[in-house]
Formats: sequence, structure tokens, C-alpha cells
Amino acid sequence: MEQEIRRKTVLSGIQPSGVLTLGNYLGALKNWVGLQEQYDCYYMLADLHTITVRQVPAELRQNVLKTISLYLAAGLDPDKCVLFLQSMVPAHSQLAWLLNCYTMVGELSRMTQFKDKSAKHEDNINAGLFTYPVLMAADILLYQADLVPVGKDQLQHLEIARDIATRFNNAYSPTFVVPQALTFPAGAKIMSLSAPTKKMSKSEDGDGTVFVLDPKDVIIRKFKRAVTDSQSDIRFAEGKDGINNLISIYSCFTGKTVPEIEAEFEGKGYGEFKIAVAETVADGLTPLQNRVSEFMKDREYINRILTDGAEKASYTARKTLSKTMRKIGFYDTSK
Ligand code: ATP
Ligand code: LTN
Repeated sequence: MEQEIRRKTVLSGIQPSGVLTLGNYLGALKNWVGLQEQYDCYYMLADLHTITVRQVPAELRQNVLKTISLYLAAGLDPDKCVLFLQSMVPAHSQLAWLLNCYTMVGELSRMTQFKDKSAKHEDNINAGLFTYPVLMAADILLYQADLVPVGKDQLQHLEIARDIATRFNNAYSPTFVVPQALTFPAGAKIMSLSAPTKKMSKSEDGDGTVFVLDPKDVIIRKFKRAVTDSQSDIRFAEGKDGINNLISIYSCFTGKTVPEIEAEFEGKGYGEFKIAVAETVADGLTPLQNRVSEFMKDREYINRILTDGAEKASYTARKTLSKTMRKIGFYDTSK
């Protein structure tokens, strides 16, 4: 008997809160491309999430344009996946409110991202920063996503999305698919070049963060200044955070394994290694950068992609939202 097998659904997003970093690219975007062939993929720009930290309006608009252009330049194909802007699909904010009432203050207080970001923005510890994971849960649950490709830093948020889904399903009846994280070992946590025990982050400016649109000379300068250690051997080992990070980055760009890289640089110095990594990264990013500038010039195309994407995403999202509202007991005039 022929059995219909449902293709799994994938959902992920990146905040367009600045230019994407090497961390966003290697830990997230680059891995999304291959998934399009196998799964029903929804990739969004999480712009609603960005306002948990104050944004300059004109910059936010520009960053959305840059980020969608980067999605396209990296190989996300609107004919194979749904590309959309979170704020164009009202169901995200709507489901987030509902789920707020199924989320405990205690569980939100344990989130390390909340603790980190409130320490960084002491003057603006707003409620959105606190309920950020609830909006993220809404993003995921609306599409009944089975798999959520993310970097390691997001695993705690994914766990809370699973807890919210399970709690809701148990309180009513099965409503949401309980999602699973999908992490890719290579590039799952790219560290800051200037402080290699901290993750490379978009909101952390300075020489520790490489942005994917940085020109070659800037990339070279940042890698030259990368913090390493007082030894001299290029070896992946505990306590050598800086070198480990450079090895991981080099491996992502060349496809070489750690032993291959160690052998390649045997007997060579840190200076030489840093330059080799820098050149490889800069040259690896050039084609991507060229494609980004082409897409950014074509506003009509970008607007069409976003309008079509929002329409497709809304169709699925609205179905889950009405199902959820029905279960809770909201009055329905169509009945
Ligand atoms: P911000 O600094 O504004 O908080 P961010 O750089 O941490 O931003 P996000 O938009 O929060 O970026 O993350 C988007 C995706 O990139 C997520 O899947 C996240 O796990 C991944 N990611 C972010 N930083 C890194 C990193 N350093 N290494 C690997 N993956 C990362
Ligand atoms: N919080 C994520 C961005 C994000 C996301 C999502 C990722 C918002 N909604 C849904 C996966 C699924 C971050 O990377 N900071």
C-alpha cells in the first residue's frame, strides 16, 4: 500500500539587527541552504525580535534589505523555500500573546541570553527582552516545525519552545508539533577573535567580530589581531580557544578536517596561520559579497519575494493560530 510520508518542516530565523557575522553565516545561514532540497523550509528575518534592543529606524530598514539579500546570495531559493519577514505575518505577535499565558516567569528568568542582554543594556531591560523566547516559540510552533537549525547559543530557547508546546498539548489535546533542534558541529559556535571564550556576536562591535560584508583589508586586519595563546603549535586542544576557533573557521571554508589542518601548518608560526585563515575567509566571502550588492540594487525583486513569502507563511500560520484559539475557547462566529 502506498503510504504518504509527510516531508518534515524546518523553520529558522536570524535577527536583522545588523550585518551578519561570520558566526551567523557559518553557524546558521550556510547550513540552511542544503536543507531546502529535503524539507519544507521556512526561513524568516526575525525583525520583531530586534526591537528588544533599541534600533535606529533607518538602520533597521537597511539591515532588513541587507539580510534578505544575504539570504538570497547565500543560496536560499524562493522557489524551494518560504522566505519572509516576521513582522509581515501578524500571527507571530498574536500567538506570542497566547503563549505568554502558558509560560512561567520562573522558566524565563533562567535564560542566559536574557541575563547577558540585561547586563549589556541596563538602561533598557524591557518586558520584550524577557519574553523574547515566547515569541521565538510562536515562530516555531506556528509552522508545526519538526526541525529548527540553530547555533548552540539558541538551544536553551529551543528547550523552552518544546516545554511550552508540550504544556499546551497536555492541557488541551495535541496541537503543536514538539520541535527538535538541529545543530551542525562545524561552525556551531564561532568565538570572538578578540575574546575567544565569548561567542562572536552581531551586537559586539570591534575587531573580535568579522562581518560577512567586511572588505578584504578589514578582514585581514581583524584576523591579524586575533588573540591566541603563549604557545606556538597549531593544534586543536583544550585551553587553546583562539587557535581552536581559527582552526574551526578555516575548516568551514576549506572543508579540511582538523588533522589535515594541523598537518598543513606543522612547524609554521601563528602569524602565518592567521594570514592563511584571513585570506581564505576573505576570498571565500568575495562571491557572496558581489551577489549581495546585486540583490540590494533590485528593490522590486526583493519586495516581491517578501510579499509572496508573507502570503505563503500567513496561510500556514493562520491555520495554527485558529486551531489554538479554538482549543482555548475563544468565541467563533463561524460556528
Ligand atoms: P545579537 O548579537 O544581535 O544577539 P547574534 O549575532 O547572536 O545577534 P542572532 O540573530 O541572535 O545573532 O542569531 C542568528 C543565528 O546565528 C542563530 O541560529 C544563532 O545560533 C547563530 N549564531 C549567532 N552567533 C553565532 C556564533 N558565534 N557561532 C555560531 N552560530 C551563531
Ligand atoms: N532568537 C534567534 C532568532 C530567532 C529564531 C526564531 C531562530 C527568532 N525566532 C525561530 C530559530 C527559530 C536568535 O538566533 N537569536
